[in-house]
Amino acid sequence: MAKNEELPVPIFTSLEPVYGTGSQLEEAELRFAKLKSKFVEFFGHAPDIYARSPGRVNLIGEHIDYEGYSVLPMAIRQDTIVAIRKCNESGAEKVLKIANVNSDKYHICTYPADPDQEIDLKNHRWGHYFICGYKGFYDYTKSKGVDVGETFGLEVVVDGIVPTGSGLSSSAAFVCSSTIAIMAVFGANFPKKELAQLTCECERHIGTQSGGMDQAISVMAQSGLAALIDFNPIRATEVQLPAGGTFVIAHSLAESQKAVTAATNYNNRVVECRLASIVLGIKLGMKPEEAVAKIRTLSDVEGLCVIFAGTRGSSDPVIAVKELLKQEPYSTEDIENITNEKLQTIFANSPSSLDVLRAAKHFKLHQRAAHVYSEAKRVYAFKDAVSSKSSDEEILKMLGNLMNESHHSCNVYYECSCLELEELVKISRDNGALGARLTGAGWGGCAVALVKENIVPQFILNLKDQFYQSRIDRGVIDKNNLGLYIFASKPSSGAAIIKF
Ligand code: NG1
Ligand code: MG
Repeated sequence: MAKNEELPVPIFTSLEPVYGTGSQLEEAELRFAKLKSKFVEFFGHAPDIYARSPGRVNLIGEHIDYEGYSVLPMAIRQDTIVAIRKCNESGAEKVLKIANVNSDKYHICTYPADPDQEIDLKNHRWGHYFICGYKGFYDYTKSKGVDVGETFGLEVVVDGIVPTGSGLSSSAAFVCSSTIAIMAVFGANFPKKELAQLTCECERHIGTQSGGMDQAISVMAQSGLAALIDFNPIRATEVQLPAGGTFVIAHSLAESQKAVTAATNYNNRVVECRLASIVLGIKLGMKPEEAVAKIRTLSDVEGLCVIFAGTRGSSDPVIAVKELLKQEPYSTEDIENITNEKLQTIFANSPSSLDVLRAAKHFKLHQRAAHVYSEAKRVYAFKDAVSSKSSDEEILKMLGNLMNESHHSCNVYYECSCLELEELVKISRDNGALGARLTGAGWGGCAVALVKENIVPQFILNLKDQFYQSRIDRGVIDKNNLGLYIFASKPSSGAAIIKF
């Protein structure tokens, strides 16, 4: 049997295979009916086809996908649905019209039907994410030598229910569902692992140097299972979580707008990791020119770090970080003295990295590298714990401890937490979570807590009292919407095409 990742995106003619039965199916039926009627309202006819792709929660492995290390996320039930119709009647305008069911918040965007258009990053518009998928589809077919013929206009309506700015990957859900909808309207279908790769590359058009975890799990997830995602090449291994534990996702209510803060937060860390890996490479004996030319990520120099650790009787790459990278932040000059090259030159081909250099005062190479190497090990420890012979109870404890260690490292070494997340994580642990950590990029967004199944309802009530009530009183959120901000989640299924 072909492996899941080799298969194309499944095409269904009804909603049950995606949404199951019961209240979730009812909710989906209502959403699809509303989406269709909105489509008719906007464009005067029904869509040809729909594509959906889910958000995700990362259980462990934060900020290491872009360094080449495996991560362990699961898809959540919340997804983005894209309804699409191709306008290839003669005389039809060659325009991409992108509307949203939430038309008060997301106004209709139009773009030319031109795959070579530049995305205007200085003026962020929600429709840009669709254009990422549009460009990505054409880039991919071109790279495969496939001629998809003349361009034509597209009519699109989007319905997304993954909370935005929350670390649950609303962006990847949108980019993946857009790309798959475009692919489907062209009558094409690619293997999931190719789609995972191409959607990761296309989301980079938005200006974040994203790693690939979100798109991979959104495309490849299987219902009931988390996944260990490896990169280069992308591969997903099923992870069956132990019985008796539930992941509860809770929003810190601090919104993290990654597309807007990239230069100081997300992309800054990508740049710091690159610099850390180059400096480590040089300290471990590479010629500066060679290190600058060849080293991209910390995983590229792990082998050298491990050899170094060997001379100290260990196999832990963190030993090399501790001995070879100083704890004090590096100035630009400090680094240029080691690399014999201007940082501006090293990053000359990456405009978003040049933005980082302009915004950065210094670079914390020791701390970032220590996080990445230790977090990479925790992912495997998590996977090993899940498949160990211990009792479910013991396994859940081990997973919780690893999640707590991961959070500590994110907060102290990677500095991607924030006050609200710290408060939420502490309250979660005080109320019996076996482990709790920020999830996704951080700097706001959600925390994920591992909670014994039998205390989940009480846990949620306690968080309501201790974290959300004061925010409800201050009018930050409406008490009737609490379910959007804190919920338990089972692993959901990945992307699908729906054609009624
Ligand atoms: P969020 O911001 O949660 O979608 C981002 C990256 C991931 C990964 C995590 C941190 C994108 C699309 N996603 O996730 O690839 O690096 O941060 O682990 O940039
Ligand atoms: Mg995102």
